[in-house]
Amino acid sequence: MEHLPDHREPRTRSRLRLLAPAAASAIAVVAVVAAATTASAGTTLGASAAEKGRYFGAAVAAYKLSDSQYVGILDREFNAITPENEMKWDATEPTQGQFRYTGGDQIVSHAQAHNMRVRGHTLLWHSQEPGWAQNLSSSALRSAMMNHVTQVATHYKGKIYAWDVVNEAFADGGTGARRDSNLQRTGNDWIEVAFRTARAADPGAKLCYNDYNTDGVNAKSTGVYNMVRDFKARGVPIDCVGFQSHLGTGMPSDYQANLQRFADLGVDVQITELDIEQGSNQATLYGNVTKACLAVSRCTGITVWGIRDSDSWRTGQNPLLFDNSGNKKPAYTAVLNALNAGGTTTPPTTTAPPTTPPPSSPPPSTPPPAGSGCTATLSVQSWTGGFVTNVHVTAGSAPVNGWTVRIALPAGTVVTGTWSAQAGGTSGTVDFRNVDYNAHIAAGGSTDFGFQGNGVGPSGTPTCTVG
Ligand code: G2I
Repeated sequence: MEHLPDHREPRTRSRLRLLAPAAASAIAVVAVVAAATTASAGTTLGASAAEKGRYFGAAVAAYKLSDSQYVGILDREFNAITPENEMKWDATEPTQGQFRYTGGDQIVSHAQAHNMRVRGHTLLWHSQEPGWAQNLSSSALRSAMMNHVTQVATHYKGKIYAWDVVNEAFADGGTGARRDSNLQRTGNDWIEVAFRTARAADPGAKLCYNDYNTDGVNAKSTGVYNMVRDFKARGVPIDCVGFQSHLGTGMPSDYQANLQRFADLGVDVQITELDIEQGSNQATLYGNVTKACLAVSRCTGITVWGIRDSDSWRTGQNPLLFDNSGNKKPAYTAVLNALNAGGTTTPPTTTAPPTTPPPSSPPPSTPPPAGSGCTATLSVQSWTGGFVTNVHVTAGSAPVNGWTVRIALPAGTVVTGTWSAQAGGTSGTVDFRNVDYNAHIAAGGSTDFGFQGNGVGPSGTPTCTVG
């Protein structure tokens, strides 16, 4: 027997079947009126997420908008869209200075016609740079990059809910450092320049940093965390952080805690490219990711990276909510149930600038020391056998040119990785010296570095010396 997708059987119809025909038609009128006022709340991903003040989106390819099954699911289930490739640099500026918006415009029109938000993806990414940009460096690349951000963000001004301004700029592995790329080589400030440029072009769009393998508390996500904290402290315009969440057959146990620590910095958090390898626990994991977002009041929405398994970039892993024929999978039901059950917290709907709630442990900025010189404060996240430390270095009433922070480590503790500083040793009392790009700190300004290690993390207040 042919399996009819269960979405073809609206809930009202199956219930009415139990009633006598006359009563059924009378109630049908009531049901239609009710449906008109409450929409189909709770019966689709988008409507159910909206009830919780959130969106539920999908990555979409423009060329599939002529596939009626694909569009049918998209329009029924989702209230947000991310263009999967159409707004990337190679697509929008294939030749320097010549912009092409065909695919992106098609997706934006579709979204507008169906009251869907658009997440712009992505203004800058080391991957999918057009060939001409790959061949640029230093100031020529810096100005090409700024022009690109200005042109694309201006073209879509007023139509984008949130932009992934910068995508995947941090390295994998245990360093928490930036990824090497031609963009990074234009100077460490390229990311903040991109955010300021995007804000100037489209002040109404939320500006996000987006990355993968940052879904739990780890060195990479802590590197991003430190950047966001620094941006907030210095007034660099950043509104949100995207967690791609391309998951295997498990998820980090601190997934929710990681979202929360970013939210506590005063940014929205979003799950931006969710897909989960099919295994016995796919549905459970999808449900748990959804619950984690609902539990974090500033988690404003979830986007899955494609609609049907056959639309996924992860060929053969069947990581999405609909099968190749467009049928709902158990993972779909798990998400919908989680949306309907959870989420007593709703994200702020205000368009006013986000407020910055105080973080749970040491505040992101410390008052500058009274005199010249510098001070340093620690924030340590520990688990059994290991830790990650962020060090916040603040200049006094005079600018600092070069600094050293001395930290006494407990006996047996070993530093395994340091970012944005050079460590003079790995155990005992260790001097952490600035690197080139953060040697200079303006009067009253600050910078961050960090390190991770095995054993017990440091505590107390380190000493900071200048020169
Ligand atoms: O790799 C998965 C995602 C990781 N995060 C950033 C996302 O932007 C990225 O999306 C994928 C798309 O799903 C793929 O569709 O990005 C890939 C490129 O790195 C996209 O693949 C590319 C193919 O590599 C190209 O050969 C092809 O021309 O899609 C292009 C357009 O179909």
